[in-house]
Parts: sequence; C-alpha cells; structure tokens
Amino acid sequence: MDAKLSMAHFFVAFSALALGGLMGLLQTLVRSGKWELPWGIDYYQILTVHGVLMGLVLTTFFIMGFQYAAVSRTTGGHSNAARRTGWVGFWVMLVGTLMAATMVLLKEASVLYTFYAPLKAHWIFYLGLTFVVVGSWVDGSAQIMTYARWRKNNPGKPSPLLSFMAVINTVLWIVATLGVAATVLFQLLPWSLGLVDTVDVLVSRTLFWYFGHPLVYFWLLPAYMCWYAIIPKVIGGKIFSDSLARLSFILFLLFSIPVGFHHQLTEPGIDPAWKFLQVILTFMVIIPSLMTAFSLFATFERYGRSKGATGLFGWFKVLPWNDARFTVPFIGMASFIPAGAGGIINASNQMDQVVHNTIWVTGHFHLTAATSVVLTFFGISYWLVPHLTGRKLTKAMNKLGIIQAWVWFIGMVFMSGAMHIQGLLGGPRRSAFSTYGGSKQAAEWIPYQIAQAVGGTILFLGIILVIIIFVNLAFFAPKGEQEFPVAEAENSEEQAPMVFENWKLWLGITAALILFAYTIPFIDIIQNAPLGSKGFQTWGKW
Ligand code: HAS
Ligand code: CU
Repeated sequence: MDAKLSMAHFFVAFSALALGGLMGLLQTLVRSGKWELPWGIDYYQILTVHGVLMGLVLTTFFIMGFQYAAVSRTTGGHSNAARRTGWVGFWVMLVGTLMAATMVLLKEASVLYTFYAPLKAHWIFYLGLTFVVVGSWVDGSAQIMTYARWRKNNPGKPSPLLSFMAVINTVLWIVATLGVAATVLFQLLPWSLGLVDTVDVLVSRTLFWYFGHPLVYFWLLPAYMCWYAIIPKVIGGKIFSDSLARLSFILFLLFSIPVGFHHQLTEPGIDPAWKFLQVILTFMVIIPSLMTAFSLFATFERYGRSKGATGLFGWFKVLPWNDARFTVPFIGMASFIPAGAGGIINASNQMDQVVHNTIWVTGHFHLTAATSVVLTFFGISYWLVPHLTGRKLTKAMNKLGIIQAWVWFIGMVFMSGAMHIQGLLGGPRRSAFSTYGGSKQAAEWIPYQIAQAVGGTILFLGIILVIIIFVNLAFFAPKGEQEFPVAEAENSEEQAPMVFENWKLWLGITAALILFAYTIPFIDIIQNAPLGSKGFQTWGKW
C-alpha cells in the first residue's frame, strides 16, 4: 500500500524530467546561435520551465517518494495515519506545482528557478510555490511519524540507518524552507498582489539563499543514502561504518544552513566579516563529503580484498560493472570528485570573483545535481520502480540502464565541460544567445556554446532512454519480485551511539549556528536597507 504513494511521486518526477529535458535541449540549441524558438516562445520562459521542473519538481517529488519508500522498507511500513498524511502532502504539492507551472506557461512568471526580486511574477506563481513548500512539510511528516512510532516501539535502540537518514534530510528541508517561505509569504506575495509597492531585494535574496544552499544538500543526501546504505549490498559488501554514516548526516544538518552567503559573495550590502565567517562554515560542510568519499573507498577496497584483489586499485576490476544498480550510481559518484572540487573553488572568495555569474556555475551544478545526484536517482529507480510495481528489472533494461548512464556522462562531459571553460573566459550565465554587439570576447564563447548544444543533444537522447526504461519498469516489465537492497554494517556488534538520535541536541546546535551566522548581518541589512525596488518584467510578452 505504501508503494502506490511512492509511485505517484515518481510519475510526477519523471513527467517533469521529460518536459524539463526537452526545454534543456531547446536552450542549448538557442544558445548555439544556429536556431531560434518558434511561435513567440521566449528563451527565459523555457529557462524557467527547465529550472523549476528539474531543480524543484523532479527533485522534491523523487526524494519524497524515495524516502517514503526507504522508511517503509526499514521500519516495517507506514501506519494508515502516516499514509494519509503523505497523500495529503502529495496532492497539496501537486496543486501548487500546477499553479506555478500554469503561470510560467502563460508567460506571467519568467523569473527563473531562483525567482530573484525585483523580477516580479504573477501572484499565483508565488502562491503555488507556497503550496509546494507547505505540501512538502505535510508529506515529510509522514516519514517523521513512522520514525517516531518505530522509536517508541523500540526503546533504547538506534533506528534503522535509512530511516534515520531520511528523517535527517526531511528535518534539514523543513528548517531550510522556513527561509523561502518567509520571503514568499511576507515579501513577494504581498508585493505581487499590489498590497505594497516595493520589495527589499537584499532581504529577499538573503532569505532565498538561507534556503538555497541547504536545498542542494536536500538533493544530495538521498544520493548519499544510496551510496552509504544500498550500494554496499548491491555489490555484496558491507557498510564501512554505520556510525560514521550517521555522523556525516548530522554534520550536514548542522552546517548546511548557516552558509548561504557563499552565493552572495559579490553582493554589496553584506559585511565582508560575515561573508568570511560563512565561508569558514562552508568549508566545514565539505568535511562530511570527504568522510563519505573515504568510507566509500573503504567499502570498495574491503570488498575488493575479500575477492582477492590486490594493489592500490585492484578493487576497481572486481566491482560488478554489469549491474546497472551499481554502475549507474557509480558514474555519479566518480563525477562528484570534479564536481565537488568545483564547489570548493566557488566557495573560495577570491576565486568566486572570477566565476560568479558566469556559466561556470551552471557547469558546476550540472555536474553535482544533474550528474552525481540524478544518475544516482536513475540507478535507484531501476530497482525501486519494479520493486514497487511488483515487476522485475530485466536483463535488457539493465543493459539499457548502463547505456543510458554512459550516454548521460558523455553528454555531460561536452556540456558541463564547455560551460566550465566558457565561464573561465567570462561567458555569462542566465542569458540567451547574443553576440554582444559583435564583441571580440563574445565571439570566443561561441564554439563552447556549440559544444554545449552537442552535449545537450546527447543528453536529450539520455532523457529518452531513461523515460523508456521508467515506463517499461512501471507498466510492461514481467511480474516478479525485485529486491530493495539494504546493506549491513561491517561490524555488526557496533551499535550507533544513542546520542545521534538526540534531536533536541542537534536541533539546538543547528539553531545556534543559524542565529550566530545570520542574526547580526540580518539586522545590519534591515537597518541599512536602501529604498525598496518596484517590480520588473524584463521578459517579452506574447
Ligand atoms: Fe554548489 C553554486 C559551493 C556542492 C549545487 N551549487 C551552486 C548552484 C547549485 C549548486 C545549483 O561556495 C547554483 C545556484 C544558483 O543558481 O546560483 N557546492 C559548493 C561546495 C560544495 C557544493 C563547497 N553544489 C554542491 C552540490 C550541489 C550543488 C552537492 C547539488 C546537488 N556551489 C558552491 C558555491 C556556489 C555554488 C560557492 C555559488 C557560486 C556562485 O558564485 O554563484 C561541496 O558540498 C562539495 C563537496 C564535495 C566533495 C567531493 C566528495 C566526493 C565524493 C565522491 C567519492 C567517489 C568515489 C568513487 C568513492 C568534497 C563523496 C571513486 C571513483 C573513482 C573512479 C576513483
Ligand atoms: Cu551553496
């Protein structure tokens, strides 16, 4: 019964992927300078559709569906009350999504996925976003309810690892979305309704990035759930350490939020001392990723040794390369090494001055979110969808899955690689094709834009493949039982310290860090606020 709700989420997620993917293709074609959009469709409109569908809809629906299934699998199932709560959340999210999407399609909201003020969208767009956020809180409560019930029934025992991880990510999401809810409810909605004339742009952006950075970890942590707790089982190995995995998730909860200024390093109006502090905290949040890399290498290494592999990289050869459940997320993992290195570059204030607002940043998040995270999501769905629909991952689909991942990877090498280089040459992000009045510098960018269109086309092929696999596994694959793999820790006597489940403690430290990083700069921003801005619609109407 829990399966239906997860599948409902996946239908929305994969529909978003199909449509969002088509928009992505069109964007790269426009930016190549060789093609123009027909029928008065505007570049910034499809860019908004792409960003909102891929960055907000696909991710949120997939993650909620996956985590709901993971909690169900590891706790013995949701109660009727939790299931009902989950369904209510799902529908509220869906209605909100449709409201926002309608306004974008009507050209009333070409404000991109970050909806920065003073770009002003129709109020229904903002109201729709509010529904999505509130719906996700309700949806996420289902996981928390089931986790709480498990804890009550099993006093003194650490909760199942996957449930613990899912709940951390849901809590992270709830704390983070308070920021975006605040700017939408108190600033953007009243402003778009005409109740107030102006908006304080810096306050709005600061609240957005309070949310925007933890948002990227909300995307990442489900992938880490798979890497830590599922992949070891798929390859026939063990989790290197259950406690280490839990600790890294707790560190994400603590350090994900008080770091939003690293997206605002070039923003005037924020005191550099506070930017410096948040950059230090950003470097703190790199630590749990390094811990993750370490423990994954350890898992692979130990598994390899158990199979008789020797030497520094002997383990590499004995991994199950013919199994899509492993290979697809592994390509994502490997991509996360350069992707994470790019993130560390961005986080370094001086280097960010070079890359900020260039298409390098777009390259960065197409490696992190659109490769590491999304390939892991694909890898998960290849066993989870048949598990939920009572079907089997066939040999043919397994093979197609592996091909899909390589197609994706190659497309991304072209697209994201070209974006990184073009960014270093100064090419701006968030912009349609332009020769900038025949400027010599802009002419240098064009070959890279063509490379992006080549990559975009290959990636679109990847989208078609993944949709074929998804539809096959949801409707046509032969009936059977597909396992939901859950790994065990190498040291089975090791019991995670109960302090990890002390929510008062972790939420207390989270709140303290947020207050520390944001209170004084926020008071500063409000006290020294410039005049507000009226709204702008920079995009062309029909
Ligand atoms: Fe980022 C901008 C800094 C990670 C997403 N980022 C963005 C934006 C997005 C995004 C969407 O400090 C653009 C937002 C916008 O529209 O303006 N990012 C970081 C840092 C990290 C980081 C320090 N980002 C992510 C992840 C994302 C994501 C993850 C999505 C899922 N990012 C920034 C900054 C900006 C930024 C600045 C603003 C730039 C600007 O100027 O606007 C870190 O979390 C990265 C840590 C990661 C590692 C890698 C660990 C490696 C692992 C893999 C092990 C592999 C194995 C396989 C075992 C340290 C865990 C072995 C295989 C073999 C073949 C050997
Ligand atoms: Cu960030």
